[in-house]
Amino acid sequence: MQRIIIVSNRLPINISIFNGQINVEPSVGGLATGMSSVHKFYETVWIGWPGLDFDTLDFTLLDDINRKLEENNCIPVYLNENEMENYYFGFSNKTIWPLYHYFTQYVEYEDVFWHAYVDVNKRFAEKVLDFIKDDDIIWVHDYHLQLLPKMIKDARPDMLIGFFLHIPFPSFELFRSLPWRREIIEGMLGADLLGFHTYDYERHFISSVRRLLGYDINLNQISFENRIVKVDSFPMGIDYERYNKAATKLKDKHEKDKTQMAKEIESLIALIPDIKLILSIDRLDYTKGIANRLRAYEYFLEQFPQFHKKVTLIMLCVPSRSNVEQYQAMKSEVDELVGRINGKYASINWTPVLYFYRSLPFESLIELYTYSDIALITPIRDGMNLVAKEYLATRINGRGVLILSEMAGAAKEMGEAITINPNNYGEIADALNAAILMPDKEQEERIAVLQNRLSRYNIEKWTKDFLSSLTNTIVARNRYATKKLVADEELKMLNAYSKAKKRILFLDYDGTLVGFQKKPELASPDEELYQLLDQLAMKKDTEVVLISGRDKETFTEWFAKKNYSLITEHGVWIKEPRSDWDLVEKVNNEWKELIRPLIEFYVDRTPGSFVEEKNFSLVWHFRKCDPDLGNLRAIELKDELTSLIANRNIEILEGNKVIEIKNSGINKGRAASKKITGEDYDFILGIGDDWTDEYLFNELPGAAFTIKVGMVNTLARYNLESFNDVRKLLRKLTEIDV
Ligand code: GDG
Repeated sequence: MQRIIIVSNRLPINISIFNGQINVEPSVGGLATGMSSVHKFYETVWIGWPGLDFDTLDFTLLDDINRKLEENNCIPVYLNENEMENYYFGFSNKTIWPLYHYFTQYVEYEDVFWHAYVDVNKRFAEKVLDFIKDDDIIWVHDYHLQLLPKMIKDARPDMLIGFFLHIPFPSFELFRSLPWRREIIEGMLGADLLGFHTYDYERHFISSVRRLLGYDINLNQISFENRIVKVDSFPMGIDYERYNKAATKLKDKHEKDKTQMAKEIESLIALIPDIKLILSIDRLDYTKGIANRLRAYEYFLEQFPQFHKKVTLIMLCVPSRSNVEQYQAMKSEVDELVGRINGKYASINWTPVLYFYRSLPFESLIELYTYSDIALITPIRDGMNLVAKEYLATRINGRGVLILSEMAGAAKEMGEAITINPNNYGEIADALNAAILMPDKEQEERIAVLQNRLSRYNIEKWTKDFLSSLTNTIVARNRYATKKLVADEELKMLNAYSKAKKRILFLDYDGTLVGFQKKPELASPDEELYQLLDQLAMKKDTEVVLISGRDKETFTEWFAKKNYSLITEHGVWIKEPRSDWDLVEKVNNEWKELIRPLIEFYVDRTPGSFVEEKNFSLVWHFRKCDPDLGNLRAIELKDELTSLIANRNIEILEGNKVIEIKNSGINKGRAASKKITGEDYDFILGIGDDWTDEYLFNELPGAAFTIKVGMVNTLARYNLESFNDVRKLLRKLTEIDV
């Protein structure tokens, strides 16, 4: 059985030392709760920080601590106070956390935080690399370890690595402000699969990759350093059975077995039988909208006095990051608001807000969930929010109402909840009113749908989905690996070249022999390229054909005196050495008058784009545009063109950031095919990088060697990564004595 190595900042258990005694407790928080269940289903090992300061650790206890960790399949990465300060409280929680949750006013950019973050990620990488076996699957979690996937991949490219982000990924407009944005993105791209809770976060990530790094992205697959990285959304589920069963068990409990908490809640209900209990549970965090919730609740009490003494808000806030300044300020604000509301509305036997600032054991958590009529969950931003899901799982009588912020990832899959904008107090007050008055039947209908979904897409299903998607990336990896022009295949090609009696090489130009430039005119041939091509063309019985979408004027300027054949405009013109240009096909140009105004209209609307007029085609270039806008406009333009060209003898070609409109039936494949018809070439090579070269690959005979530049799907037999690799290959051909 394959082992799954879970790597996260915190281990699922927290170790503390008190009076020389080692205490082991489960860690609180969404990641720990959710992934602990995974830890049960699979053969897993968990690598992370056990919650101890290594500087002040009593080393005589180290063996015992390590043994306890081992019993729980945990491997420790020990951190000292300085690392905690700068990596955890610093970069993770004062830079990334507020930025990714859109709290830009709290973001701090400090070099010292960043360096600690890099160092601690390295420490994790070393631990992982020390520990893993060849067959392991590595699953890295969350924003503390965004550099880790690449660090592992660089050392062990063979390992399968997944990464899941538990918090939102912000829009590019926010993410771009991060000084280390490039390193973070590249770090994450070390994984084979990147998972997010929602499609929105996935979309934001992809847009940042495209805009910052300019990588080509095919739907949700990113080509990065000779690998395909898949990006997908997996809305995290919960261990539904565990919560549902715990609630059932509680209901069946005998009076004498009930906890103090349960008894106290029951006596509150006995005192006010028609009371509605409203529950909220969160870590005390500014993203959770706790102060907003209290203000909205206060507004509700003001607007709906008929519910005084009929509702109580039970608010559990678990202490979190309490040495970060904003958390301390928020704690004071919450204390003050609770005091204000209770001071204003409480009576001898009614407390509007019951506020707990501590962590409770699982059993008490279930009691709170089970007795509550309404869950009020109002984060300003939240990656997912598992509390909402846990509340629903405990509704064993089928009743209860969930009021959920639309800013929580969970809202995307919970259309049956009452969703609110957490900044709109009026809306929250109305939602509370609606929840209190909601008939049982309606509650049951909504809960049934929600429970059905949650019980199906539970944590086990979530994990399986993620892991099977991760293992599937191997299929893609192998496909590319087998198509890559590896040494053996290259040797076969060189042999065939050397033995052949008559050779022809079809070489595309841009992206194949030279790299892309911002302006096409800058991509002129360099000295090394001229030499390479000259040497090839000098060989006996060897023809070099440059076959391109470029216009014939440019190629005349660059290559007219050379000893190679030139085919331009995708196969409209041909020029043999020492001859003039000739038309490959008879074509007419009347359609241009119809199409040109439309393309010009798109140039006006899309900054950075331009139109290029060739003799027999019109080309709209959008390489320099904002990538999202460019792609969007390209779709629109294609759409409009398609209806405009209907029944005309013209076609649309999509190249690398270009759309070209030209007479149909003219393409590189057809031109190449005309060139070789009737001749007895026994070595044919075709190399190209974009969509228009697929025509060439398609038309060349099966025995031809065809190579696509770029690790993407193709009709060609092989892939090479870049134009540099093409040059290396051509250099090898020049070295063969023929
Ligand atoms: C992050 C993302 C995302 C709470 N109090 C106690 C306690 N809890 C447990 C709850 C729940 C978990 O903690 C909280 O999970 P959330 O999802 O609500 O929030 P975060 O901790 O912020 O988690 C979040 C999550 O990761 C998973 O990807 O959903 O958006 O921010 O399970 O039950 N558990 C115990 N005592 C408590 O007092 N035992």
